[in-house]
Amino acid sequence: MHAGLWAALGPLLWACGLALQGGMLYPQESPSRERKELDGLWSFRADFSEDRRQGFELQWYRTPLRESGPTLDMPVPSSFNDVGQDRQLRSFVGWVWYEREVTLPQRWTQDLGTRVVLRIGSAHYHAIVWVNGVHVAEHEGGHLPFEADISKLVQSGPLSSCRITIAINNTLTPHTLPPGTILHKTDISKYPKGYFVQNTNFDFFNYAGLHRPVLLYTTPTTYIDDITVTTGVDQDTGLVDYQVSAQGSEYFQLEVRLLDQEGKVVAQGTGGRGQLQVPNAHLWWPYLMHEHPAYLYSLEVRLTAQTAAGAVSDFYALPVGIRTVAVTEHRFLINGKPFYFHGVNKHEDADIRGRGFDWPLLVKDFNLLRWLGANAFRTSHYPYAEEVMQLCDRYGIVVIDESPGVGIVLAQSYSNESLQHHLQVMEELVRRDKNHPAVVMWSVANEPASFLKPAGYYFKTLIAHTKALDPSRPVTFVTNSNYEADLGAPYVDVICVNSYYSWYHDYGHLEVIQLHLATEFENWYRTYQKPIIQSEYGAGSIAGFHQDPPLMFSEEYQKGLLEQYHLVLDQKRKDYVVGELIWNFADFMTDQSPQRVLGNKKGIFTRQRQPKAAAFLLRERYWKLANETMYHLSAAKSQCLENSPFSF
Ligand code: BDP
Repeated sequence: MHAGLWAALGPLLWACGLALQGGMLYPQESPSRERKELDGLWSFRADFSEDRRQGFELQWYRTPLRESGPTLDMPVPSSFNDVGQDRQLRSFVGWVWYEREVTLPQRWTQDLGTRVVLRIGSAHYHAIVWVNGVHVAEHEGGHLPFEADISKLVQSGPLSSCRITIAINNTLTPHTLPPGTILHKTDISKYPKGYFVQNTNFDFFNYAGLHRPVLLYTTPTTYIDDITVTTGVDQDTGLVDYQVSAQGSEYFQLEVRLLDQEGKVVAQGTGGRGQLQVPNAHLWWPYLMHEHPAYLYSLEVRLTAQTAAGAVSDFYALPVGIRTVAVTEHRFLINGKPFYFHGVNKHEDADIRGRGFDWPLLVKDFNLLRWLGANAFRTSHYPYAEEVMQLCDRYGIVVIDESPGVGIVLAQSYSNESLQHHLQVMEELVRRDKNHPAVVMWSVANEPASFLKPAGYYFKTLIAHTKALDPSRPVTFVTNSNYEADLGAPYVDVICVNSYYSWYHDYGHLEVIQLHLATEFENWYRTYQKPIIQSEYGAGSIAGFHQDPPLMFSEEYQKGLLEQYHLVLDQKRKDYVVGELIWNFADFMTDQSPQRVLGNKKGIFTRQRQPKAAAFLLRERYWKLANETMYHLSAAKSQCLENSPFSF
């Protein structure tokens, strides 16, 4: 948070029970830090007891899981749903238990100057963690990391190993994000005793488990806890404002150095906050906007402290991209130049692993994005893995970073309890992602019932809070409401609007799209005078289905629908439309329903990442848009040719 604002808002946030303690720097190795990944097979058991609480009653965390009953092998990271052959486990709702024994390096358990931290990248949704049977952490929210300092536990006895137990519950309530409800079917003439199902108002499968890496890492006991960087530009000089906080001692020195990609020190400073000035700075430009996109400096932070045990040093190197973001009445500016988002909406979703993090999948997706000529995506409908954000920084893929506020449609989900949780989630999201140059805007929600009366206060508060946390980025939420009824729209910086003309209405009638869309854009702009992003549009198609003239679900219909949208987007982008994000990058899994055929088929790639006809259409369009709109384009294109394994 900006220092001044923190001073002003901090006490207020504490009074509301908010404001997070400590930072959430991505664990990295450095001369003073080590990490140990706990990916691989964990022991697993779902608690099928009627109230799902047997694990707590019998204290499954007290002894190795295999001693309290049968266990399965479960890969981490992965969703647990699709790896097995058990129908009941696939749709399981309630507590599941994960466990892993870890052997620790001797130094970690014997050197009292070492701090050992357990970090869980994401556990969906509510997680409780024990180490050697002792409760160490609890966290709500399925898409953001949390940690526990376990030094005392692993350093207190003769053991050179520790047992990590994590209980995870995927039950959603009207106050979780996303919200959901449990429906008990009590008619025992039709349903077995105790039968219940989980209902949600979002269109993706509620995958659960340990979705992202779990790891242990060390720091010295006096350590760099958090770094916040914001950047600016003054003519040719890059401005890097930094703020560093430390924990473990009140007496420490901080030195910072900014290194360029050649390893040359271009600026340096001392103390917990300051401004570094970088003459002739290389700016961080999006992919296809500059001949050298995504330039990253490295901010090396060094802490030294005198402790009772002697001198201590800690090092952390943070990638820094120098860039500015601004919004005018009709433009979105990056480094003062108009930026047009031509990209996709994604999901973290794939065969077998569900929402589980997977490097090959990640690299494939980025290669597809670059092949497509996409310069942006939205993290629909929840924060993505930190490793994804890091690649966006490195490749220059611009991100609209979305919270898991999807499916907020019940009146109860606008209660104070829900709002407090949403505020907390935004704090966790900003804390995690604030230093990524790729992130250019926060999205607090997707398609909430923003016409309901409490939505005005809810979004006003949420957006103001997010701006106070991070005054350097615009804030939005994604709507599908009518422009007249939307009570949140007055508070956003950019209007992000989803529409599905000739798909969910006027089925089959591609001829109505142009008029509908042009009218809609005009209404939004006339009412709010803010730039507009077409944040979703699309049609389902089943790969290999062909019909001409086009019929719904054929590849031709999907293509034809996109073409109609493009005609209007091409008109309006001259005025105030600043972006278009296709729904969706790839086919993805949803709950079962008569509207879904093994999931949502609006991908331009299949779930296995093979292109449908629409992918080629978009590829042609995105490269054309890059040619027309991008800054220094000819140079950018030759750069892409050089750097890419593909020919464009
Ligand atoms: C939009 C939602 C998205 C859905 C999409 C669809 O934002 O999550 O998957 O509709 O129906 O309204 O395909």
